[in-house]
Amino acid sequence: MLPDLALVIALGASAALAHFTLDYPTSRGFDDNNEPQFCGGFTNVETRQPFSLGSGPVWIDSHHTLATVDAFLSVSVDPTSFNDFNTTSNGTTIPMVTNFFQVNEGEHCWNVNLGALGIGLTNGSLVTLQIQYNGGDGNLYQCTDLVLLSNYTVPSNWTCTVDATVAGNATVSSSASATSSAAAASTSKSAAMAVADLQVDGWGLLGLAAGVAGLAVL
Ligand SMILES: *[C@@H]1O[C@H](CO)[C@@H](O)[C@H](O)[C@H]1NC(C)=O
Ligand SMILES: *[C@@H]1O[C@H](CO)[C@@H](O)[C@H](O)[C@H]1NC(C)=O
Ligand SMILES: *[C@@H]1O[C@H](CO)[C@@H](O)[C@H](O)[C@H]1NC(C)=O
Ligand SMILES: *[C@@H]1O[C@H](CO)[C@@H](O)[C@H](O)[C@H]1NC(C)=O
Ligand SMILES: *[C@@H]1O[C@H](CO)[C@@H](O)[C@H](O)[C@H]1NC(C)=O
Ligand SMILES: *[C@@H]1O[C@H](CO)[C@@H](O)[C@H](O)[C@H]1NC(C)=O
Ligand SMILES: [Cu+2]
Repeated sequence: MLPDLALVIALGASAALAHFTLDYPTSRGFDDNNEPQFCGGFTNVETRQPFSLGSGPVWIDSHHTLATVDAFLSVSVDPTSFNDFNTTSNGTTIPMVTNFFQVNEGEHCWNVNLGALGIGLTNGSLVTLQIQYNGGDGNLYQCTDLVLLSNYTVPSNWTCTVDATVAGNATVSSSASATSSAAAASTSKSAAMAVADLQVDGWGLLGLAAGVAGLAVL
């Protein structure tokens, strides 16, 4: 029981200051306290939005100085675990939709092409897209449920012309300064998280005490 409790507290603590939203396609939902969990804690399929079977945009708002982002897909009608985003029901491996890339703070978009994944998606396929985001305080998740259409026109104001994954659209101006400010942000967040943890549960006091003791030893 104890390891489970500790894990729950650790997850709760790391979620306290988690910061990114999936803006398009619309996220299943957003809950600060559950972001590190599968689909950000939203485990039920929501109303499916039409989305392009070919090239289509994804938009996120990043609240960290520097973050690493990637995206993956489930073709299960009701995905219930991360593993449903690795393989289809017949065991076919699902490739990553978008490999890891970095963004600065702010609104960013990139284009995905789900029909080109080579897993047999067609007009009318039901899929769930999951965005993974790490701004220095662990992996956070948001999901969106889609129906893929071969002739879908993206609303013009969501069209992605400056694709954050395309070389030349660098969103990270100076990797050295960006990395150090991200590290600084993550350090201050760790301290804040310890305080949040302390407020939530006595176990936080134990963790904080252990952390302080650790610092004293160092
Ligand atoms: C399944 O996907 C998760 C994250 O999406 C990854 O961490 C894990 O390594 C994958 N497992 C396999 C067997 O590929
Ligand atoms: C497994 O499913 C994929 C689509 O999800 C399909 O393209 C593929 O042909 C299937 N493979 C077998 C062996 O049934
Ligand atoms: C794609 O599927 C939708 C319903 O899922 C249907 O209304 C539409 O006509 C189909 N389009 C094509 C080009 O087959
Ligand atoms: C695809 O969409 C365009 C405009 O959005 C429309 O003119 C065309 O008829 C559509 N084609 C099919 C096969 O539905
Ligand atoms: C696009 O328009 C919709 C509907 O008016 C709005 O909710 C959304 O915020 C707009 N997107 C952008 C990027 O402005
Ligand atoms: C960003 O990438 C898009 C392609 O997605 C390209 O058309 C555009 O010119 C690029 N912008 C810059 C500033 O490089
Ligand atoms: Cu965060």
